[in-house]
Parts: sequence; structure tokens; C-alpha cells
Amino acid sequence: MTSSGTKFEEEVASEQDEQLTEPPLYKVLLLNDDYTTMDFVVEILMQVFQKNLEEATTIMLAVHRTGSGLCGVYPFEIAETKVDTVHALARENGHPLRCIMEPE
Ligand code: TYC
Repeated sequence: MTSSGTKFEEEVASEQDEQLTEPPLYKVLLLNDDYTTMDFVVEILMQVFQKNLEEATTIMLAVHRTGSGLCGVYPFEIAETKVDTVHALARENGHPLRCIMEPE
């Protein structure tokens, strides 16, 4: 406790600090491979990452050409769920598509 503040004032200040602190963010990236179809990657980008057809096509082609591409930036649990959803949909449809997350 500071010399001037009461315990109550300290608690209020500390709760306000907590609300101001942004959660850490994670980039979710798709990785290229030789087997997943371009159409499937575009579908994933539209369904899982809420991209429109043009955005999805641009990201898919960037992954195809460079090896990886940014799908979005999210708090930890949302990023983790997106990665798991991509892998589940890919396996269900017989594609080896990989998706990773990394700190922003
Ligand atoms: N390289 C794949 C092909 O030529 C297409 C592809 C794009 C695969 C993006 C994965 O994340 C990916 N069919």
C-alpha cells in the first residue's frame, strides 16, 4: 500500500489496472503443402476466419507462393480454437493442411 492510499483505494486502483491491461494476442497462420486443394483453403478462410471470397483467395495464394500466411490475430483461447477447428475440418476432408499460432 502507498503511504497516502487506503486499502479500499488500492483495490479499486488495482482492479482498474487489470481492466486496462490488454490480453496477449496470437497470430494464426496457415502453412502451405503440396496436397490440400486451393478451393478447400479458400473455404476454410471464409468459414473459420470470416474472410470474403476475394480476401480468402488473396491469403490462399500468398500461402501457396510464400509458404505461410496470416489469417487473423486473436486472444489465446480464440486462436487455439481456430487452429483446432482448421485441423479437425482438414482431417475430416482428408487434407494435410496445417495451421499454427504464434505470439504477435
Ligand atoms: N499448395 C497447394 C496446391 O498447390 C494449395 C495450398 C494453399 C495448400 C495454401 C495449403 O495453406 C495452403 N494445391
